[in-house]
Amino acid sequence: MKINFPSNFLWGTATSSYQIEGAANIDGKGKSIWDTFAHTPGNIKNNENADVAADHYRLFKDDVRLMAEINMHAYRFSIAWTRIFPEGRGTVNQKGLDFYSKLIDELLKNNIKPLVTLYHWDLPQKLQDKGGWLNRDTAKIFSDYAETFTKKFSDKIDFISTFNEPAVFSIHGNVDGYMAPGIKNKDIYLASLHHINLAHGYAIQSMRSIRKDLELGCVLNLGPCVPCSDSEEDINATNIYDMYWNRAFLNPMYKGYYPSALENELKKYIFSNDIKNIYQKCDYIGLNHYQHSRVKADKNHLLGARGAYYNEKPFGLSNDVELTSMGWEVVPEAYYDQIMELKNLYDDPIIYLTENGCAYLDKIENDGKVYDNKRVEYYKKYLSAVKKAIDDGANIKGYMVWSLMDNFEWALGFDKRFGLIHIDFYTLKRTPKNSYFFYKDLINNNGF
Ligand code: GCO
Repeated sequence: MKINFPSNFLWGTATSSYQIEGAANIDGKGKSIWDTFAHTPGNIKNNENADVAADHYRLFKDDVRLMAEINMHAYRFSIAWTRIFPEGRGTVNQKGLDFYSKLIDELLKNNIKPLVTLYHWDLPQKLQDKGGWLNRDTAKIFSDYAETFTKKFSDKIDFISTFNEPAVFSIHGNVDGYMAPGIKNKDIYLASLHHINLAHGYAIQSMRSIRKDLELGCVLNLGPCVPCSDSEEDINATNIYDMYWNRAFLNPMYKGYYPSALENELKKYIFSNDIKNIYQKCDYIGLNHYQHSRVKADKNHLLGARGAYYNEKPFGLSNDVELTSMGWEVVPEAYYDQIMELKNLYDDPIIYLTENGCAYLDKIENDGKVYDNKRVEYYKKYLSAVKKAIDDGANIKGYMVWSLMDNFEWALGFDKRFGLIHIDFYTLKRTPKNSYFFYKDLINNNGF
């Protein structure tokens, strides 16, 4: 059966600055919390870091050419705040602006629409030294950065997201401690959560004042939460986890209120106009989705509830469930359910599917090819779920594969390969995988 997508559907891929750019210390770039975190022994598998990564900073033209060769419509990437403001604020680093200028021009020349994310986790270290997201001032400083960027590029860019996955970086960075800045403290997490929401709201206001018709929003990692057993503890834990994971940003940003239990916890951080400032008109929800979360109660965890940690198997799994090499479940039904939940509970928003994908242990065979057929199967399943949601009325405008190329997978370093393009991290050679050619046909047929 052929699956067709609506005309004008936007097909693209996604990446993020720290995971691919490399060039960690050149052209005036400042240090981010990920530079610091990755250089602290014991934080990253095999003590790897992304100083070089895929060296996209130097090789971006090759990467754009690879996108152009399959007629990709859009490319979602993030801006390294520290290239533009090495210290987070103050003097602009012209060379940093120049890099993004060249990248954006190259995309436009090739008819690829740039989808920009302002913050994909690489907070300037200098701001972290002053408390990072714990510090309320960071919200305004972020909005100033958003304003500078938008002033410079609003004639070339139509689509900007404030944050990528605030729940992920605030929980794993401040509660679990296995992502930068590596903190385990519930108060810091709660204050950060609120200040990130505030930063989003301020930034939307400042960008909107520069160009009214920009497409603005936030990218959230959402997924249905399911208890890992039928025990009462696990069922309660699932509601708690859903609140922190799915609602803590989505609700204030898109509905104008916190879940009441969370509002209670945040009392001392919420000032009088904050909610009004956070709740700004957005043009879309960016949905990143990989799997549902199987939740268990955990008294030793600061939130009392958690999903599996990086590299842990999902809890309460039955044997017949397929897992990717991240240990993540292949459950396209959860994707469908998540999309339909947004449609039904969040006023039928415009949705961009800003990330979806899978890691496998891909390697280059003797004939020089990468037969990542499992990835192709994965995309067929997940895209069938997307199509079903569209048929059922979801307002989905586009789909971005995570990821264009293999990259630095945070605490797990380089061995989790998500790309359509294989990267040899020693020679930096790019090798399109089978899934890249699948994507080419998909784009050219607007379906498969
Ligand atoms: C995230 C990020 C990406 C990841 C990808 C795979 O979701 O964590 O947006 O940076 O690399 O999701 O884990």
